[in-house]
Amino acid sequence: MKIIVGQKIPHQVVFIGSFGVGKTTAVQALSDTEVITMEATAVLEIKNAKLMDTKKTTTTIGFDYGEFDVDVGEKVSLYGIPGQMRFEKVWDNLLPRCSGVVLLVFGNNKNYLQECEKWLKILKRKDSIKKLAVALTRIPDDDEETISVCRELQLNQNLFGTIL
Ligand SMILES: Nc1nc2c(ncn2[C@@H]2O[C@H](COP(=O)(O)OP(=O)(O)OP(=O)(O)O)[C@@H](O)[C@H]2O)c(=O)[nH]1
Ligand SMILES: [Mg+2]
Repeated sequence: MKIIVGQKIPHQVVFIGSFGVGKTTAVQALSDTEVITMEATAVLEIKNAKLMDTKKTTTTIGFDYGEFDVDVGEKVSLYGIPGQMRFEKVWDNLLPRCSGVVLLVFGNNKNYLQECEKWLKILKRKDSIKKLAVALTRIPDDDEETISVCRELQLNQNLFGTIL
């Protein structure tokens, strides 16, 4: 019997960000394969986070896994990881070996820059800034102000790129 341990796809992208921001949703939207999810019921956590615009009842407690077909025969693995600090071990496992990190931020939160900065500090510590892109969820297409502030942040912080 041949046992293969580990990831055979060379490029992996990790989606990170606060609880409920949309990491699992993003992986599901992008994946060309059925997404494997590890979810547990989290009613209290959802109530405390005051996520008004969602019918969400669960939270990711391991990671989401999907695959995106870049080209014929060329795939990228997509990982959605939990946002809560208590799952830091999952971050530490996936962040060092991935090719790209997408930080998802609530674009409808007026304190989104503070949220971004909190995550940038964490991701600096994890040595992941050079492969980081920031993506805002929940913003209307025409919210040019939020979008341009985010672009400035990208330039100031020397990030890999900003994705919307
Ligand atoms: N309006 C809006 N809703 C969104 C957007 N992205 C995600 N959502 C909704 O917000 C909720 C996010 O849920 P998840 O995708 O489970 O969030 P998550 O970041 O994986 O959450 P945890 O794993 O629990 O940290 C879902 O109900 C989505 O439908 C967006 O861009 N706009
Ligand atoms: Mg999730």
